[in-house]
Amino acid sequence: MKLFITAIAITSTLFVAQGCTSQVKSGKALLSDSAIAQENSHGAHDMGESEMPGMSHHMHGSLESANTIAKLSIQGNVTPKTPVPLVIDVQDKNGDAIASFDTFQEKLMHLIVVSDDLQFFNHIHPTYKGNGRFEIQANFPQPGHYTLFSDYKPTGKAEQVSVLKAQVPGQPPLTQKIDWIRTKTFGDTKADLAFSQPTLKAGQEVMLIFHLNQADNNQPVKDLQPYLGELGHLVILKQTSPLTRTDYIHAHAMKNSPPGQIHFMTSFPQPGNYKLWGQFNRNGRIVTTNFWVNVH
Ligand SMILES: [Cu+2]
Repeated sequence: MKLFITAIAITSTLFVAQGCTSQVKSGKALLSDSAIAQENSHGAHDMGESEMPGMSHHMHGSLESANTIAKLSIQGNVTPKTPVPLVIDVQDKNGDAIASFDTFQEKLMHLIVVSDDLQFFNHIHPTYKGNGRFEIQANFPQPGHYTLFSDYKPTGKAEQVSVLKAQVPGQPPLTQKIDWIRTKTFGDTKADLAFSQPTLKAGQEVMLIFHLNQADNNQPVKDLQPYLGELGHLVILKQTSPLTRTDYIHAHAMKNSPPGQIHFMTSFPQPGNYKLWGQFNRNGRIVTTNFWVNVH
């Protein structure tokens, strides 16, 4: 199947639409890039990073936005479930490469790839090749539309989230019914999601509590280790179309949680359905959990 591309790069500047360009490399038609500016990187991303005790606190709140654009190129043909090379070029608003990045959460770039129906999720770390260019192999398991949230930090500047789009032609899978189950088993891990409040309300801070038990004996897991410098990582996306920067929330684990539990503070900006992917490290194995929640 031919992967037809697209890449929409979204900067962190408000409402400035950039022009479109297209590129041809090595004789292969690649993509058209268009850059649509969107909101500042200090939107939803920083939710839950207030001055709560025990929270992982990041000092980027006062940093200047770098106003960068990320451009995605995908080259060649792709079959679903076969890794495809992605190239992401980070540029300033004049189109010049951003050459230098700060490590945060142990990586230079965090890339979240989701299918637009939120059935597929992947959290990967592109390799920095210099001169603003990142590369990684990614999977697009089914036909359909995909959104990629590229999270990076130009040196000395605020963390940025650029939104990229990709499309695999063909008939997308049927939409699955949302399951609202809050206890699920992922491999040998039984995960349970609880909240600090009886109902989730838009705009309200809430603690999300993951209990992780060993599936076979129901005892709290004892082999949790830091994952990318924290007790766990939580990505939250609002179910909507199209997915944009404001639908993406990256919550940070609180530093002190009881054994077998991981706590995250966050808030949901709007009412609606959200999907949560909590990722944890059990002695070197990454366990990815997922849950749907409804916010009033
Ligand atoms: Cu990451």
